[in-house]
Amino acid sequence: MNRSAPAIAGKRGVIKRYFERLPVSSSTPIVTLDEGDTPLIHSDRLSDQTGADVWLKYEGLNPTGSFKDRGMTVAMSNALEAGSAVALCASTGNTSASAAAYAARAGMRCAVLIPRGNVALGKLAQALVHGAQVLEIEGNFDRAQALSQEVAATHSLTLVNSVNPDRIEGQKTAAFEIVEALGRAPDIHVMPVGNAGNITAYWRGYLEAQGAGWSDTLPKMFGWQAMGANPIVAGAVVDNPTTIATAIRIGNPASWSGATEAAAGSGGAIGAVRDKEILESFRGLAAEGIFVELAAAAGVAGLEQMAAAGQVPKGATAVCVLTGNGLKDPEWAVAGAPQPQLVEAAPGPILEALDLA
Ligand code: AN7
Repeated sequence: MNRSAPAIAGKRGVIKRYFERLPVSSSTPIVTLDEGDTPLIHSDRLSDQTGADVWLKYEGLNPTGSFKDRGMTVAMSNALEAGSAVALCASTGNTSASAAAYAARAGMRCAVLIPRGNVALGKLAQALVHGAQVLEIEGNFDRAQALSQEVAATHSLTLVNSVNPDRIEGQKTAAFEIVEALGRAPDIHVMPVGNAGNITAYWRGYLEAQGAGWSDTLPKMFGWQAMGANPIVAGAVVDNPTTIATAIRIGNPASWSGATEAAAGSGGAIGAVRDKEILESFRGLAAEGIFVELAAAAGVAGLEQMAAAGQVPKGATAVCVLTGNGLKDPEWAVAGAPQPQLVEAAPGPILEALDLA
């Protein structure tokens, strides 16, 4: 029941929309790019395939192309209010893209620490174009994350990774939007898991939505890691995580316990999907008009795996979060698709190529 949803119509940006539920005050300077309010798109294809009523929360339509913007607006607004001079993050790419954009908006210095060779080009381009100082390490994301925490512990800069509680707070607003759109929480909530901040945030959001009386029910939470980067499923840190989905190539997630609490507390689970399954789900989404990055397809791959195993109740309402936009990483898309055909610049050859001659 959507009894007392806040009056948000016409309000842009998650801080304005959900001011009362976020750690900001009336004196906080709001650093925003009008993030949030992303579409919840029905998927006839996945509904037919799974027997559930499947909705896709397309977070790739946020200002920098990923869900990170929801948390970044809160983290950067508070950093600005606190007078912080530098924002720092470690990232597999999307956090750095978002941090760079919001820092530019705030007029703040931004530094990002990334694993060399494992960040999609579009994300790197974003960090660079917004003027962040990009530091690459010969090491993976987990090492970058540990280093950024070490540096932040002893120096006055603001860490804008999801260990910053503002990030989780901002990201929970996506669950509010889903509840508003459906009139209640879905039965099943499915999403990719990397550093595990986002699943922590969604679970908090659904709990708050229930507490506020916007939904009588809670969803079962299903988080999906990539098979070669599945520490939570394995129950142990993965020293050298591997997966083609570089965004979730993480072996020691910062919000590990948040993910296990979401899964256990909701009657859901954390599972793993193979790279091959991620690619198939990525192509399936593309075939219905939705271009995501590989990591974003991991949740859908998980839902498809559950359906194949008979674990999706018929008629259940399922929401899959599509966390990032495909334009960030066109390499895989181009690699697996038919190549462009060169045609002579005349009507005849064009019609011939189209089999319409
Ligand atoms: C598209 O940018 O960790 O489980 O440093 O970019 O909250 O980490 C990105 C993660 C899923 C996993 N989908 O979310 C980073 C970073 C996409 C992502 C995740 C990420 P979390």
